[in-house]
Amino acid sequence: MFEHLSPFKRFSSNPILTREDIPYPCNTVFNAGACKFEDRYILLLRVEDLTGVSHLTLAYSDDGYKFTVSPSPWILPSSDPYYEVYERYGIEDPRITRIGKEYYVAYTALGAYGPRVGIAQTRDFVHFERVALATEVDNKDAALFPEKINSLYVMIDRPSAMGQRKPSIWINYSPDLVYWGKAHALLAPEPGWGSTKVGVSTPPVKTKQGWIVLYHGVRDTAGGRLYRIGALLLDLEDPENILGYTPYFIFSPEEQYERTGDVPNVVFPCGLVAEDDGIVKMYYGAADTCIGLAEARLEDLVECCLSSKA
Ligand code: BMA
Repeated sequence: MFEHLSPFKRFSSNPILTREDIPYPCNTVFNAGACKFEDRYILLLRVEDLTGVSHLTLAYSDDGYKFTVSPSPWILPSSDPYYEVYERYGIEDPRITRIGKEYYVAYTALGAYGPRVGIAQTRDFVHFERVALATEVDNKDAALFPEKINSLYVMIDRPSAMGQRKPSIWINYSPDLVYWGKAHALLAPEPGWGSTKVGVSTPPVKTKQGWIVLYHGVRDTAGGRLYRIGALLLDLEDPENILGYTPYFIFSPEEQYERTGDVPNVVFPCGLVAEDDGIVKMYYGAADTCIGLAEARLEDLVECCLSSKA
């Protein structure tokens, strides 16, 4: 029955990347950012090395299905004295957003004090520079909007509030990508499939009806945590205004490679590529071990949000 409710269809040759495809020794490859650059598809892979520390490696494709992985890592935890302490245990879960000619990568910097959000930028996927550590610690799962709104950059993130509410999705604004403020809580866990925590999964994609944002909901069960996916539709001019969302999950671990791995029962997309023909490709980490691809019609994602408006 769930098959009919999910707008996503898995690629028949999933998983599209496993550690066998990485040209150097590693533990796993998962949670990849994605975009199109000069007519090619790019994945920015989270590769976990054999010490348990993650770095980011590029992979390229002409068709979005078959990827060739670069021979060596692209972004490693920084040795710069300012960044080193905040990235020494890894850089994880990159989300790519194009703003004008720049491609920004929002990633989780895992350091001595816990996770915080880092932002790096590139124009050519050869050179990159770090822009900022944009949040304090206990914050991750960030993605930038592809355009400024009311002259400010906009970012969604996920502070792990220790107060009354569990880890929730927030929205923030910045004039320069370095200094962030006007933080506002957007979506908090509710009883059900996202009762433990919610966080943004993929950067906002613009549609006529609003911004489509995929998010993950986590539920603690007797058998461990379950990571599933829902969608939000946000107002184009005022993204704090939620136009609709899916109270039910629209993508969930079902296949063997999603059910079994280093962390079982996890689907964790970080990249959503919108095609001209209205199809979106969702690249997701499966069980923190490999990468899968599923496709949907963008208009179906909008419809799921609007028809199930709470
Ligand atoms: C989240 C993140 C993801 C990971 C997921 C499941 O908290 O750390 O990188 O895929 O847990 O382990």
